[in-house]
Amino acid sequence: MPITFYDFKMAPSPRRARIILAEKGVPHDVVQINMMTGQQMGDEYRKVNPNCTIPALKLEDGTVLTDNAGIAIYLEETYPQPPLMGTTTLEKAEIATWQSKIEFGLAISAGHAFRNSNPAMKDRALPGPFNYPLIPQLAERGLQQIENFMQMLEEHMEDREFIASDSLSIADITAACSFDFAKVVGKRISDDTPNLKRWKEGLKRRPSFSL
Ligand SMILES: N[C@@H](CCC(=O)N[C@@H](CS)C(=O)NCC(=O)O)C(=O)O
Repeated sequence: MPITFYDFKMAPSPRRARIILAEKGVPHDVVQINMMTGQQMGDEYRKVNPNCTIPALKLEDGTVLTDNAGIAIYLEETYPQPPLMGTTTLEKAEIATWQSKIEFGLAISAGHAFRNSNPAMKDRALPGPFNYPLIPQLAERGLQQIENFMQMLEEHMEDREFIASDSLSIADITAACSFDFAKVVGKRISDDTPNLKRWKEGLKRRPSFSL
């Protein structure tokens, strides 16, 4: 039985795992969990992932990995080619550093900006099994964080093709998925950030980014 990937095409977090699966050519089944109808909160999916978040990856032995961090490590170790988390100690450290910066400075900020400003997210300020009220100031702060992160990354990307190493890594994947998601709160890579634009256009040519 192949591994099963629990996905939702429109959401940024499962897209990160989807790109890794595609880049590594990992055979897998896909189950779409429709977040628009709240399927992630339903009894059936809770049996797979009690944390009610997507992505999840069910392995051949029935083990379920319920977070991008664990899914990335599992796929990297099981399918080492092409490496997406570095091969030397220094590369691994650089990629982990950038991955963390991107999670905190961009991915979480974009999530705050979207969830805390959208009436459709009422009481769903955070993903997961518990309800939390929206805090509009967090949306404002999220927008500022995205802006600041963009400027910082723009400078970093001068003369670079990829964020953290000489080839594609999970840092590029997380950043690209987060930037695409940030469009929903009006933050777009534009001609004002030419280095980011060049980097993003390069990624767009990879089939895995169009899945
Ligand atoms: N830490 C998790 C976060 C996953 C996450 O937040 N996924 C969102 C979709 S982008 C989700 O499941 N949301 C469910 C909800 O909003 O109820 C990971 O990166 O794997």
